[in-house]
Amino acid sequence: MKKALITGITGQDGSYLAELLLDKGYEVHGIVRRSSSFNTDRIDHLYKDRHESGVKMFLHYGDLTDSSNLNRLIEKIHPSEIYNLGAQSHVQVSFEVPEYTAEVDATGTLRLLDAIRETGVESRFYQASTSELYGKVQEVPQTETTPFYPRSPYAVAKQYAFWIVKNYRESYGLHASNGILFNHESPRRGETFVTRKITMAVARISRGLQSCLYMGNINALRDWGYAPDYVQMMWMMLQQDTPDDYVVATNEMHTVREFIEKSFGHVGIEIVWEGEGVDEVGKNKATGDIVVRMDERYYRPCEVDQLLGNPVKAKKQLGWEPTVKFEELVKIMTDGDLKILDGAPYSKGF
Ligand code: NDP
Ligand code: GDR
Repeated sequence: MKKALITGITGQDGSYLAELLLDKGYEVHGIVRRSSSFNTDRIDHLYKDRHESGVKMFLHYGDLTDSSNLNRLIEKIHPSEIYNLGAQSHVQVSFEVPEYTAEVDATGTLRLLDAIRETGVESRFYQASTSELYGKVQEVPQTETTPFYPRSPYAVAKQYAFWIVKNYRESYGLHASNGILFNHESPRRGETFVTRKITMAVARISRGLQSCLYMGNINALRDWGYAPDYVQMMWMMLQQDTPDDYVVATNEMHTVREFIEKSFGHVGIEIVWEGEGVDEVGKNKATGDIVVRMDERYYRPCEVDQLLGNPVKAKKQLGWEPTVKFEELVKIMTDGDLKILDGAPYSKGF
């Protein structure tokens, strides 16, 4: 039986990947951080008590800042595949906690790679690299050969991780690959990322539970895909004989403004915009109520204005293609937040 170790199993991607691997018959091990409140909401539906029979998912306390813990876990579990999804993953937060972000996202990756090397465990390695590496874009669309220009402490830390993965592959022959994933979302997306922040607010505004949504730069352009599609590609990358790096994207780019309009449109509210810059507001066309305002707190010291990925290599070499694109994604997420307001818990596929 194949054994996988996932760092970041409690996050959006970790939870979908755990589902996928369990469906494929893997024994899944995940690293969770000790927290004073439960942080396992996204994987509770997959969890069985160890005393029951047929348990296939095991959780271990750990942290990417703790090398001895990582060494011990790899030695004990002997995973055939390791997916390094754990990270301080919020770009804006990385400007507030740059040193911690580097500790986890950059040095944490090195710690894991070194644990594989030190223990001699034969394990394939997936690294959660990111379109944020392109930052101030040097070429449109971005491919595996587009030069990097990171624009945040998060992106700079992820650049170190990208190169140390490549370096360990070339130096020690590790089967280690970088997935350069563009933004991918779902109803399980963290609540402070822009898409989820919008769909939660739209759901609440449509039910009369909230009056206004406060936003930063709504003119930013992103290539947004669907998280379950993207974790499929993580797995596919580790099934190849030869490790390699791949762009994973939809090849469609939309503004945050369009996301807001589509999500409100889905609940029957048409938005009209008035004003400019931080004074711009979005009004409900039917009632005249202001439902979107700008707030300077959400603007970043350094912005990534646009990202558009070309996943042609993933398609050609691995036959990967996204199944969900922008319009469908906005519907899935807005409907998801309406269901969550009705008390639906996370479940398989949702
Ligand atoms: P999330 O923020 O949803 O999840 C991050 C995970 O990392 C959580 O499980 C979190 O644990 C864990 N984590 C945070 N700090 C540590 C630490 N010090 N030690 C161990 N684990 C830690 O991220 P996503 O699921 O969205 O993304 C997964 C990975 O992919 C991340 O590395 C992210 O940077 C990267 N990425 C994401 C993209 C996206 O669009 N979603 C695009 C490209 C890359 P806890 O639950 O306890 O906080
Ligand atoms: P990003 O995602 O920074 O691309 O990183 P996020 O959803 O945070 O921002 C996308 C764009 O929206 C603009 N924006 C706002 N963002 C947030 N969070 N909140 C707001 O109120 C707001 N208003 C406008 C941002 O300025 C930005 O331009 C995500 C993370 O998942 C990373 O871990 C991952 O590597 C990249 O995607 C690819």
